[in-house]
Amino acid sequence: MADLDVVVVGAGFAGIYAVHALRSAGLTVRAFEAGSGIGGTWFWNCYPGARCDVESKDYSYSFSPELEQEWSWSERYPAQPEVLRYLNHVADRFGLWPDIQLDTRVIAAIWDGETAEWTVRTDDRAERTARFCVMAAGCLSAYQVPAFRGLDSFRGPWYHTSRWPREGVDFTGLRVGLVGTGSTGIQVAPEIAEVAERLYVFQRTANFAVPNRNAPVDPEFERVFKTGYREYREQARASLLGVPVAGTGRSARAEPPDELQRTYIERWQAGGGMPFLGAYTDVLIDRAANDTVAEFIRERIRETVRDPAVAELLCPTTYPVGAKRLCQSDDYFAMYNRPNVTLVDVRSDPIEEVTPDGLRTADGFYALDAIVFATGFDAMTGALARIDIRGTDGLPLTEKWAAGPRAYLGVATAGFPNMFMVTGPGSPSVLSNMVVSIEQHVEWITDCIEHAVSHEYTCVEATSEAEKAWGEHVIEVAYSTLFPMADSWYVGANIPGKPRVFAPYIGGVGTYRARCDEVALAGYEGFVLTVSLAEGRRLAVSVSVNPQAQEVLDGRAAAGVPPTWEQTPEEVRAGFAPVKAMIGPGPAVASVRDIIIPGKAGEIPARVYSPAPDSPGTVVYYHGGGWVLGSVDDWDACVRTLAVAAGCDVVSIDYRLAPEHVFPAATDDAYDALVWVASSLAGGRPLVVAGDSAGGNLAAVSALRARDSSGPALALQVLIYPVTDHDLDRESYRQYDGREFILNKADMAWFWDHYTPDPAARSNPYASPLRASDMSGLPPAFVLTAEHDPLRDEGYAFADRLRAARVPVEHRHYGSQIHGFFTMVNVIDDADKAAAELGAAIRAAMGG
Ligand code: N01
Repeated sequence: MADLDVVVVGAGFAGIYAVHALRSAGLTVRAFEAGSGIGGTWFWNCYPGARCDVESKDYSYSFSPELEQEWSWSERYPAQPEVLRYLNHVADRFGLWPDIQLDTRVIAAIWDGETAEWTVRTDDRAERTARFCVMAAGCLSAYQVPAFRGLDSFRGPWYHTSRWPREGVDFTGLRVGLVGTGSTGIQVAPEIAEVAERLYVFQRTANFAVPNRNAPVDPEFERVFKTGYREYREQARASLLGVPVAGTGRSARAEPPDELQRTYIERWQAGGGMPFLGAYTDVLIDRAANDTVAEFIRERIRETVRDPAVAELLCPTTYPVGAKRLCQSDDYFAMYNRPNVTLVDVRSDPIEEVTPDGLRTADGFYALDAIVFATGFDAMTGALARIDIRGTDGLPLTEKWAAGPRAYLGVATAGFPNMFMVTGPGSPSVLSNMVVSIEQHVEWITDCIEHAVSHEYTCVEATSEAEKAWGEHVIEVAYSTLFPMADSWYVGANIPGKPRVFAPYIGGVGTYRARCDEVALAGYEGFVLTVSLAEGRRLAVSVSVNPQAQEVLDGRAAAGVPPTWEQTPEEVRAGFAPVKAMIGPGPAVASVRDIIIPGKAGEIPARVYSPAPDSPGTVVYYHGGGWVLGSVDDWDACVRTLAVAAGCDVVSIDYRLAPEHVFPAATDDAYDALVWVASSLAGGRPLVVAGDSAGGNLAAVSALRARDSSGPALALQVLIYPVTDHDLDRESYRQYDGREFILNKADMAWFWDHYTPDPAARSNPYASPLRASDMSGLPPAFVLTAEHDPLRDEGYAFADRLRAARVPVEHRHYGSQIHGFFTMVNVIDDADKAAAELGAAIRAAMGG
């Protein structure tokens, strides 16, 4: 058994959220972070002036509405120390520290196909095995210093902005050389110019920059904005860049010049880069349209910089605006009006070498006391290339990617099973608001791992075909835009010898998300999911209890709820009131009406939930409660949730309870009600039976009786942790014998005693449907099981028997859940998730 379910590499925005999400899914996780603090890019890039160019209200996690409401940003664009404080707050708030190991660099990750595990080596000489590896190492973390001749001989200090000394650097009175004028150079330059005796800026390529208009956040704006935060986040998720940008919706080429100017001036005054690029529909796809923005920015540079020759040098002319990251600064261009700043054009006068005293270009020499390199990163692939990653048959990732990165959806790569990348090459990543893209990836990866674990797949691997098709799509979309026209780090042009491949996906955050969702919904299309363990053996995955479920268990313990088997049926029934109060109401349903069904033994009360007119079919639902407790009222919240999720009529049945009415009273009512609904309510449309726990038993038995009698025909049987057999000598009973997990072995014995006091009756297949001699001809089944549930293994056994009889079965196992979770709709998020999954299966069975 692996040491861990998941190893996460890196603890920046991506790694931090990955730890939280995976842990919440009940998996054991450890993140390794090379830095001595969390934050990734925001930890390392602590140079003066470091500030995010996405607004703080956008550049923040959305997964927790409470976090979103309670955290306040001080500035419109957050400075590096504030982002770092925020991330530390997140780690504190969600208790993530125990699962993050700092000062530890992952140096190798080796896949073992025999055990289906990754061996992860770290620079503290330790080794851990894990079933899954999530690479959250960052798109811009492998910094690069150009290989200038003589750098070693330089007598003064030199720095790369991405490894800035944490104690800061004092440039007062020094002659400083700054190489690089990308987003970083533009931010750090004015800060150095402020204190240095002289600043030489060595510019190879001039860069476009627009103002930030940074300002403190107005508390009243914040208050009002936060009332619509959830809706705003939804817009961000569906947007092109991960930030809702109001564009004009028109073409720049078709716009009258006056109108064009008015739009650009407005946006220039408002600040921010995305509003510029999103102003017109054709700015990023049509060179003439793009030129209108480019010329507007060049005019502002000429207006700002007093020396016309310097201004001209600062005007970018070699690539379309936006094709390299559009920089943002409120003071960069004006800095060149200072007497202590000199711009050196190293395009026409290239840097030849560093000497002990300064920097020599082809035509001149610059005496320097310190050098700052703001020379960027081996982006997108550099961080992974620096780890010895080996997949199937020992294939190194660097070898597979020798001609450029290939990844399906940017999230997985063929030949590297169970390895996922957060914002990998081929995903929107750096062309979007990173936090939105990170959350989407982490959530998708977590769902995929949960799916694999719950379905007992040992390996999840992207196919070469899917990867190839996706790669072609990424390139096709990129070449329909102006992006490939720049020598940018997006194509790897900044690293000598790096293959030129356009790495990020420019099709848009919303479009990309929709594609990922489709892939998952289709059972992870484009991935091969394999089981390589011997049949019948369950995976040895250590699964902890879902935190919300744990809270329920803790609440019961604190309230001193006695075990069921120690109580009388009346006490158990009365004890359900606080549970019902805890769960609260279900969602609104368009029409809810109580009816009476004429049963053979008397009237059967029932409730019909109709979420919409023209229901595509009808679900007959049987509540749980061990045949002893429970009612339509008690189960109202979860049945409403299911009705809404399925989008069809659901009829919830108040069958007779034991011990007043012993077997077969409940199953007789259940079947009578089904027959009546078929003939009087369903109107010839598809019919489904469903139920949880003892209700799952009644659903399975009703399906058996319908097959054995003359119907009705059923489209699906939905069995939610069903009771299928009276044999209590199963592993899951042994596991929960005497342990308080909502239901334990003694409780279940107590329920059987009340329902079938005659032990011989328990082997009747209409009490223990697992004992039916023949399972063929039964309707397709959706079986749901929970890990921490004595009924778990009989659910598995029932699914296996159905499958063996060639009945189509979808089995969904909730790896960290407890018995009864499906009913706890306002308390345990998985209840809604399960209802959504069951709803989708029901709709599909009804032909939707
Ligand atoms: O790196 P860059 P960066 N000789 O690669 C020059 C994000 N970011 O750290 O353009 C001389 O963009 C190079 O010249 P050229 C953001 O996504 C965000 O600035 O290759 N010069 C260029 O001028 C950004 O895009 C924020 O001709 C050399 C510079 O170094 C990404 O990080 C802040 C050279 C490198 O620019 C990277 O930005 C900072 C050489 N041998 C960063 N080699 C915000 O959120 C390289 N250069 C605001």
